[in-house]
Amino acid sequence: MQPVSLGFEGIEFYPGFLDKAAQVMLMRALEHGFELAPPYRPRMPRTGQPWSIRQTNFGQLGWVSRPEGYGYDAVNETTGQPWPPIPPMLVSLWEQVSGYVTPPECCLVNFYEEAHARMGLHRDEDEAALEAPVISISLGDTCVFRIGGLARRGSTRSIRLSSGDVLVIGGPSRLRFHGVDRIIPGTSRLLPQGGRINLTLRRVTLPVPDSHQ
Ligand code: MD3
Ligand code: FE
Repeated sequence: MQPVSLGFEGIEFYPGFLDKAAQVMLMRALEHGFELAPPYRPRMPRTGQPWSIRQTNFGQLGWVSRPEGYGYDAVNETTGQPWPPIPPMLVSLWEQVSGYVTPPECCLVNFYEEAHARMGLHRDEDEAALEAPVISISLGDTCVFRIGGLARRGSTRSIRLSSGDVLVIGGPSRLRFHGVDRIIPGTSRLLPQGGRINLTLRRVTLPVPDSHQ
């Protein structure tokens, strides 16, 4: 499948990368993981304000919002257990589209359930492996996604992301500001209760260099 250019160097858009059958298979794999790592409502660092979305993770490292700040943790503080493994389907999707040598370490899951659920403009900058792309997979209702520049101020562009769409963000676009303005209710029947799930596959740590001795 050939990606569509959105006019940003380093961003590749694959509309409908996952067909309906693949989306249903993926949901089943995710639901197994949600039993081991139930989605929880994170709180903002310092203020403790609850987010409008729920989150969970799969993989060796999970992205977490703690009182002292954002970061990655191998243990799920809400269960005291490691995060469940990344479903094999997602590891193979990473192999197909990332162009990166090593597998993803984190699959962050964002649940946009309520009508007002959104994600403010931010950058993904907690990963040491900034040379690796971030891969986003959308499931369920369509969202209005906003992508901006490398500074918070400046022009932005709106894109709709629908169920099955895959976005690869790397190269000079890896640190662009981005966010989710709103979910458009009733645009998909994949999730019985409605709403949207976004998965982001990330490489967090730098590969250990080979030692030649
Ligand atoms: C553009 N999630 O979890 S994914 C996040 O739809 C996050 O839930 C959004 O932003 C969501 O951090 C958007 C698409 C995405 C991810 C990373 C990016 C777009 C990006 C990094 C740079 C530029
Ligand atoms: Fe992000």
